[in-house]
Amino acid sequence: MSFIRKPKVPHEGRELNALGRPRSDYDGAMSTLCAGCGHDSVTAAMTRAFFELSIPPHRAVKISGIGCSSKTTAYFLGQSHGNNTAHGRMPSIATGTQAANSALHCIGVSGDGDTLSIGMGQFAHAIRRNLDMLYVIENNGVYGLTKGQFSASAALGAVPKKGETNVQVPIDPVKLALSLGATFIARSFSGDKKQLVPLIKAGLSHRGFALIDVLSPCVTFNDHEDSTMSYAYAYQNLQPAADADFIDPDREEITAEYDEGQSVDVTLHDGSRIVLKKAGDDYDPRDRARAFDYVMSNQEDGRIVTGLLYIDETRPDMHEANKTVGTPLVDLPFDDLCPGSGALAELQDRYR
Ligand SMILES: Cc1ncc(C[n+]2csc(CCOP(=O)(O)OP(=O)(O)O)c2C)c(N)n1
Ligand code: SF4
Ligand SMILES: [Mg+2]
Repeated sequence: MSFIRKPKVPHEGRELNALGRPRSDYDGAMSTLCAGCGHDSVTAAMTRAFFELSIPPHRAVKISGIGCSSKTTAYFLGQSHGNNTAHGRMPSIATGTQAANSALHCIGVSGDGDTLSIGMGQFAHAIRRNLDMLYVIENNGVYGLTKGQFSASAALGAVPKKGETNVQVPIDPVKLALSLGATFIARSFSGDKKQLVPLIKAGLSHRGFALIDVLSPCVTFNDHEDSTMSYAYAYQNLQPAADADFIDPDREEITAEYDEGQSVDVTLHDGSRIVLKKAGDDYDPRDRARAFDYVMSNQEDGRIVTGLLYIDETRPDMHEANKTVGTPLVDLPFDDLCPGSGALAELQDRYR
């Protein structure tokens, strides 16, 4: 991990957002990842999305596990809150953070190893609770940080740069999230910033668990000719299903025209909108079974379906379901936080 900040070079005519802040206010530390690593492109997309949404950096909290991917949170939003936790434990720290302060934008960055092996149980329960967070998996099919062993997302028969062919079936985080009931599920590619930035913006504006599985090639251990997680493979086999345009009506004029029947318009809780341009007439990102079938059938033909694959804006998030107080705990007066032994005794009586 690096703590060296990027030098700020103010120049005339630089782009400012609605808060009057330059994009450099959303930068973090200098990356120490390998040159060309897909994860650095995700960092750039994240920086751009937060800048364009004009989120004050101190209103965001970044949480990660362990891996090259989990280092990403150090490289954007240097003025935000953050916690680089233990391997696979990001979701439980995110749950506690959200419980204590639902006013913060909670963003988790993890890897395929961090999420689909040691962190699998935590990932599943964050989805089940519909935790209000954006969860990004930087998926490269290997444990990059520990020198390129295959992870649980590696394809059956995947050939490593060195060593044995993979003989186990992969776990697909998108199909897993569809079956577990996640309310926002997208897949993208680190090399496609045009698709990734609006997806991040939409995920941040969605109330509930928003998953973006990003194919993010590891140039050092899994970008060779026979890899199914390489840049070349991605460019040849990506299949956009429903590209998302993110529209914030407070800040953006709607100029594009959308063909009826070819687009689906979803209004999010904060009033922003996602217009989904469908690849085919029969694709409906609000139909879970259809989404599963579409992802599965394309996968069988070797294609990686990308875009916003599924969304459900109707399910209550963790706070709504548990009827928690909306005020961050830090802003509650002491008497409300600690109502005394009488209130505790009354509560305990209810369980006797
Ligand atoms: C409890 C524990 N077990 C194992 C490790 C070793 N370890 C560090 S990172 C990692 C996997 C990282 O893979 P992934 O999440 O895919 O991230 P990538 O490096 O590929 O981006 C492992 C097994 C650890 N740090 N802690
Ligand atoms: S080892 Fe792979 S995942 Fe890690 S920084 Fe290098 S290219 Fe990226
Ligand atoms: Mg990995």
